[in-house]
Amino acid sequence: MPPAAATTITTTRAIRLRESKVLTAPAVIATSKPTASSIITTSVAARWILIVLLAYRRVEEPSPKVVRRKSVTSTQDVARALPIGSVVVAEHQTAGRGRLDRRWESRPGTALLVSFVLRPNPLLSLAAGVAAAEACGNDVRLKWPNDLLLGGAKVGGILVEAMAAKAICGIGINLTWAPEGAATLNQDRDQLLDRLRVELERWSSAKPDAVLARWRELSDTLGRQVRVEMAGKVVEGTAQDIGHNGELIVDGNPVIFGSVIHL
Ligand code: BT5
Repeated sequence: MPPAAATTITTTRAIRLRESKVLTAPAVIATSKPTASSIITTSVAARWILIVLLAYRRVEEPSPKVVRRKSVTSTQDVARALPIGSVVVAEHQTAGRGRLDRRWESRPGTALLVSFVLRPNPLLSLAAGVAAAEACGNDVRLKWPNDLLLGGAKVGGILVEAMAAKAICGIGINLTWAPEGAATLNQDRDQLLDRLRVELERWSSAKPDAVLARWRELSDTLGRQVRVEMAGKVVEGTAQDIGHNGELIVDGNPVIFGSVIHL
């Protein structure tokens, strides 16, 4: 066999062999005798398709963001060090906290204890309340500023700790145990978490007016006689509305911060 022909056959085989390792899709397997140039053309096109598909998958598939822990001081403490988009879930908290360093109580494995690392948002506390109520279901209502109520008793709470570039949104929901006077939701924790992630994604990026409108619909506070305890001051009156910044309007006066008792 002349040397030139041998070279052509060897080159074609080498190309075929190389491509067969890279390309497995039926569309790019030649059925009739291919020429070297058609193989090269097909393989270049196929490679580009593969590159685009892989890049697309990389964009579409969220990187693992959920950190699961058996026991932590507080999910808020773990979340603080993580980037936006992270979620921290724990079976147990040894120092779970509410607002103003109040304690959040739970027994191991009996509650959804989760913190989300989100972009700062002035209405995040209300948006998280709406998201949690939507995830929990129809019977859960909202008490200003951050309580989830079931049958009038507290079943969950929300704690937003804002930092310069991110906000840590902690949500605790009693599932099978609650302190005296509080309620339990009795739902599957992972399913509840899945729904909560979807709802929080939706409501934390919703327009402020939409958040406020839905909060009003889910509210158990509006229209009630309330006592608001603020630092060194107590106000009683009718909870009439919430303002643009999430403040509670009691007898025409805005209340920005405090604990509400439904009378
Ligand atoms: C809250 O504070 O309601 C916010 C609770 C946030 C808890 C979550 S769990 C995941 C994440 N990691 C944390 O460390 N925290 C967040 P506040 O409005 O201040 O209410 C606290 C008060 O609720 C306490 O003083 C108790 O009276 C009451 N409380 C404590 N534990 C409770 C529970 N399991 N169920 C109902 N009420 C509770």
